[in-house]
Amino acid sequence: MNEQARYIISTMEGYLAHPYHTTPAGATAIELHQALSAAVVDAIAPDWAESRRRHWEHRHAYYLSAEFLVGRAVYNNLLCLGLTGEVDALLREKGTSLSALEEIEDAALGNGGLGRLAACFLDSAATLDLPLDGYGIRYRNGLFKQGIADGFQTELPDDWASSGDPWSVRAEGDVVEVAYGDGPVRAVPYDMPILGYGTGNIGTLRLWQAEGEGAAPISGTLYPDDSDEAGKLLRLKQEYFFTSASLQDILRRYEGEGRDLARFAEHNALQLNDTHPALAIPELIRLLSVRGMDFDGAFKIARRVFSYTNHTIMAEALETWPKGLVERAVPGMFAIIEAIDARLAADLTARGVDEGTAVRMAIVQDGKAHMAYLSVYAGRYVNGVARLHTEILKDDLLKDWYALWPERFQNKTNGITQRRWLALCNPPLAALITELLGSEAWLTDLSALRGLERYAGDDNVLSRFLDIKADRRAALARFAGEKYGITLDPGTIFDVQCKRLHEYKRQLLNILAILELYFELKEGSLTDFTPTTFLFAGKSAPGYRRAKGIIKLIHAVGTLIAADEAVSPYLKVAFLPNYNVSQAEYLMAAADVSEQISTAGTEASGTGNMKLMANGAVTLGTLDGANVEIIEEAGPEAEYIFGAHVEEIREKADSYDPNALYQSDHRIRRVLDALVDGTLDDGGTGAFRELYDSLLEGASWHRPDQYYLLLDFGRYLDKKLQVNRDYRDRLAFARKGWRNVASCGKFSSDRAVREYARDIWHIEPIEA
Ligand code: 26Q
Repeated sequence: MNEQARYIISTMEGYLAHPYHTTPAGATAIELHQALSAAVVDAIAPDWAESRRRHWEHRHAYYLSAEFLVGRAVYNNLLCLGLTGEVDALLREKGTSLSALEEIEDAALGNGGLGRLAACFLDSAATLDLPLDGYGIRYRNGLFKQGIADGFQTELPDDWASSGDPWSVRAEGDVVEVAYGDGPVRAVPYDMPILGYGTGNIGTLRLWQAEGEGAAPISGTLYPDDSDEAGKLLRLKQEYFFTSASLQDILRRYEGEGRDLARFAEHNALQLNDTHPALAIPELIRLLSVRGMDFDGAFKIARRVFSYTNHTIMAEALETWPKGLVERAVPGMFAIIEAIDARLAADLTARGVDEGTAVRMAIVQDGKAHMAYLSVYAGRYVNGVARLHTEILKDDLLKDWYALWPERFQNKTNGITQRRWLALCNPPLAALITELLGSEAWLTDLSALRGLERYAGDDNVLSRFLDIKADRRAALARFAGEKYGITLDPGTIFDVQCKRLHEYKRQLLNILAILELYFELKEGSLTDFTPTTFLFAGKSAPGYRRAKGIIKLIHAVGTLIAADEAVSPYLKVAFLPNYNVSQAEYLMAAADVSEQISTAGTEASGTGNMKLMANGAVTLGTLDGANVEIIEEAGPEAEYIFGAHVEEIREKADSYDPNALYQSDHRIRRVLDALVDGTLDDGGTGAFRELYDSLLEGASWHRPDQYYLLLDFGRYLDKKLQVNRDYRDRLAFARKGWRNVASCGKFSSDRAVREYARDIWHIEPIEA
């Protein structure tokens, strides 16, 4: 038995004895988690200190992000240490087991994809021995907890650390002050170790907590991805809070090493995870000026250290900050932004850019600072997160910028860590892969999965794969039953759409298509339908009325079907409440079909699509985001692709007439009519009428059916039916899923982070 495992268990028993006066068998889940995690932190402390020391000796990169959606740390950290099996066995000897920790809350310090990407990147950098650390905010309340009451979303605060936070180490010695217009605030760092897999290397995620009189709200809550007016000032303060604290921390350490400020850019790279940390640009200039550097010198340094990742092309999600607000909250920042803007203007004039273009490109427009423009102009590189997305940035959103500075633009297709999203969440599939490949090398080199291709024709392997899928469906069914009292039949197809609720992601298209399947099954025009469970999971921003209406609609259609004895044996709709990282681990492993149906050109990348692919689901999707590259890797025969391309949508933009489709297509008519004719009950809220109007009437802020649901409806329904027919040939369908597993190598965050390291950060793995 492993010595480190024994050390951890005995240290854990010590912690359980003091302060908890208990034993492994007698401990609550929280006590066990506290003691076990503290024991692991003790065990890794020397390696952690050593890794930090080595990191600081090298050119270093920092990932600045308002969100890190790390989820539960304990299972992942044991996995990285190679101790999962041993620790579980030792715990069992003592009358408990690792599964007791299923009750532990996730650290949900992020909204969705952007926050989870940041967590995957840190995992990969640690595994690759790259000197990269993360900086963010230690929100007291993470993303709200979603409940469902009568089919409606409810929200409760997520006081995640109330059950303890044994993975964070408060670093009192590194406190800094952040200066606001209304006085200073103490920023206290909490460090989380980020364990590399199978290496002694350990990265650091440093999260800042605001302390002092009246300061708590600054790190009080994570903002959901739509902001209401009242929250604007606080959100701005948050963004300044962690960027200022992080830069002060970085500079203090840098100067402490006795290094020359003028050479700061030679030693440091700073990545902006979207524009949320973009105030770091003027703040760095300010901090360098305070140290005696002139504006020109400071600006030159900023331009070499910062790079910016864009995660959205939706106009309403691009950050702009009004001058008055910035001046009130964070003195000095706006003047520096204006100085940068003045340089831009001079630069554009010198380059002979015409007046109209220069006006369009101005960082400050109508009294508001455009943070994406600031980040492109005052940084070194800008990247999109999938090839298609980067192309759209270049010929649409940032077209003017690309014309002038093409060398700044890069693509960095997203990735996910196979440690959490395959090894941790799907042990039986991981074991099969390791057995067939004869090695665990895929854990740190996902492209090794190509070696599974040769089993695509092996019916014995495919039937083992099918058994594993059935086993994971059963595990999800147990989870849903125990946690939410939701009954799932693991003998049915699991068709999954799990992601934030957004109109552009088109959960509404999915549920309308399901409603049409219901009508067809009921009238008998659809026969030989393989029983399917359509699973939905995802949170709506609290203020996003229409997305909440869609959640209610999903429940209403589910209720309609469940009440119908003739159809319910074939069709079920289930909404799993409170989608989070831990629930996702079950969903990814269990899914047979991955719904990735955003309007072409709207989803920057998607990363759930990659997690589902790695676990052998086939994609039912549009040519959007990273789906395009998934198809390229797995081959079109392994996926179900439908719908308008970006070009078709661009061409249609002016002439699109959803009402004509409503008139001419009886299926569209019948599902839309069901929204308003009493078939479905929205509890008297008018929510379903509002959805109907959004598709056929439009609203003050948009044209009817702005996401082209009706344009794609027929093609989508046909593909959904084809998936169902194809599923009957179990081995043929399994082969498609298997191809997905074998082809997912590109979508490892190891590959993504290596590319950032090589092309953007210019950092290298540290030799131990
Ligand atoms: C903005 C202003 C005020 C309050 C909140 C926000 C805010 C917060 C979060 C705006 C956007 C976000 C999150 C965006 C996000 O998660 N984008 C997703 O990023 C993934 C990783 O690159 C992509 O895969 C997804 O396609 C993209 O939607």
